[in-house]
Amino acid sequence: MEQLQTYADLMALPLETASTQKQFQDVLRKYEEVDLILVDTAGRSPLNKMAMAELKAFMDACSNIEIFLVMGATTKQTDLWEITSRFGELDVKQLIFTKLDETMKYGVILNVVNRLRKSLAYITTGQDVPDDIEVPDPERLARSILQVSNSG
Ligand SMILES: Nc1nc2c(ncn2[C@@H]2O[C@H](COP(=O)(O)OP(=O)(O)OP(=O)(O)O)[C@@H](O)[C@H]2O)c(=O)[nH]1
Ligand SMILES: [Mg+2]
Repeated sequence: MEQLQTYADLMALPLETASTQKQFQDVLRKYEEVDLILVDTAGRSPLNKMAMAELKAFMDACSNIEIFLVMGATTKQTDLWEITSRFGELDVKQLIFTKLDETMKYGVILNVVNRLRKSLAYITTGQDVPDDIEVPDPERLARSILQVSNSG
């Protein structure tokens, strides 16, 4: 919360918290006139069934929401399959992969994108906010996955 408040202050944006579905709906109603509401959900283990059901209930309470599923590029392939199948209960619109700077092998990104048939909205490549987020360039990413140089 403190971290989010710091970013909200930097961007001069209001920040609200909601611990219950009722609070969430109240906040959505309060801001129904604005163009965009960014919702950061609390990190939850995909293996925790109760937490997943709660998250789904929160998301279902909101119409025309666009859900981004964020995964780390350093996560094991088997765990990514579990994550995508559990979070697949939600109507995921696009994907985000973080921590591309922490691995040399990007194959899991291709595997997940290919299996889910969802587009990759953003990748992140470090801890500097907001510099280390980018819209992926398909050709550059393909070269990284195949580990061929940009000139080759
Ligand atoms: N190196 C590197 N670190 C990252 C990247 N993205 C996020 N991190 C770091 O990972 C840590 C966790 O980031 P958070 O944004 O708190 O992750 P989260 O998934 O929202 O965590 P919870 O909300 O607790 O579930 C922080 O220290 C970030 O700086 C990235 O692309 N590269
Ligand atoms: Mg978080």
